[in-house]
Amino acid sequence: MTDQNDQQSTDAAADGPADSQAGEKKGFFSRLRKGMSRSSDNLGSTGGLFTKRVLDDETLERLEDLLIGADLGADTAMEVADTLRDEQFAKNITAKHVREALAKSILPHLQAVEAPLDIPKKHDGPFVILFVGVNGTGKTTTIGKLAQHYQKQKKSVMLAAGDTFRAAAIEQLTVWGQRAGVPVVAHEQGSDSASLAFDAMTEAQEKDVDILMIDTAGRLQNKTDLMAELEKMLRVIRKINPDAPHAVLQVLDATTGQNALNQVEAFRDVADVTGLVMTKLDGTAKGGIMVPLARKFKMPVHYIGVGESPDDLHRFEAKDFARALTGAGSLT
Ligand SMILES: Nc1nc2c(ncn2[C@@H]2O[C@H](COP(=O)(O)OP(=O)(O)OP(=O)(O)O)[C@@H](O)[C@H]2O)c(=O)[nH]1
Ligand SMILES: [Mg+2]
Repeated sequence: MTDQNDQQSTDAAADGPADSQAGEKKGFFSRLRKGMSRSSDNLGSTGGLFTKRVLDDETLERLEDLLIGADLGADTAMEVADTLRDEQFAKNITAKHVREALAKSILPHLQAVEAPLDIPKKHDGPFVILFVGVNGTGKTTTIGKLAQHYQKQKKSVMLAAGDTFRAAAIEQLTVWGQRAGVPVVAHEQGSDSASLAFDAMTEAQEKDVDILMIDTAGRLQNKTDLMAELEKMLRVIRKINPDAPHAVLQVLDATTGQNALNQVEAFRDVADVTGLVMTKLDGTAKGGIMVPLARKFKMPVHYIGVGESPDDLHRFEAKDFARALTGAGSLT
């Protein structure tokens, strides 16, 4: 995922819809914070656990349960409980301590997966991004948001309606394409998605576009069909350019919580996933799932979605995320 060639400067630093200005950034953070406030409020209620000066095992167990309930995973829960157990003689434990211990425990894991999606400025042929993930996670919406973002950066973009299973999916991508003013390659509903990918790859090369984003179906008749279709699409794409797709982004819906772990397990090898996008963080108590995902798969996380409009996609930043999730103050 990273750009191996330093000569090829990337726009990674500037990359990230709506993160350029301080005001926007603040607005984004409060949105993320508000969205995830149910998680951090839950964690805030940990304060109630610490009315006793002495931190007994029962209280620590309740804390562990609470953290596991917030989808943070058993490893993190145990780590935090251990830290607090070690600290108990030194300090009078408060909710603030808990938030800080938690933030400290999760931050390194989140930082390890914070990775901008590097798109080299000069690239030999179109930079191809394939979007995968189960239905309803936000693939098509994320493509639409990114199309506008790249368009604003004066990159030429093409979209491919690779979800040929549903007519509405083709229509939805076409609308996003029109909104962004970028061409959409589409075939009729029910046609072969691999042949669509073939045509889109060919056209993107002919027109020498900078970025080709290919949508895929989230649901077919069954999971086996879906995986077979993805494999076939990949084969066809690679026939045209063995280096493509240059990125395969799996989109995850934060509100599904623990199930996100199974989804990554199911897709990562079949589709050669290179990075993750997590959507719907604007209305969920489930954002904690990012932590076990980071710990288990160590896969780069590029973007997070905090709403349905084009500006609601942001680069994943570990510190902001940890602060929003735990309600901790500024992190150093
Ligand atoms: N609140 C919120 N809604 C989102 C976000 N991202 C996507 N959505 C909504 O989630 C729903 C599903 O999004 P899609 O982009 O159609 O999902 P998909 O993965 O393409 O789904 P399939 O085509 O069925 O596989 C839509 O109503 C989107 O508007 C987000 O970050 N926040
Ligand atoms: Mg879709």
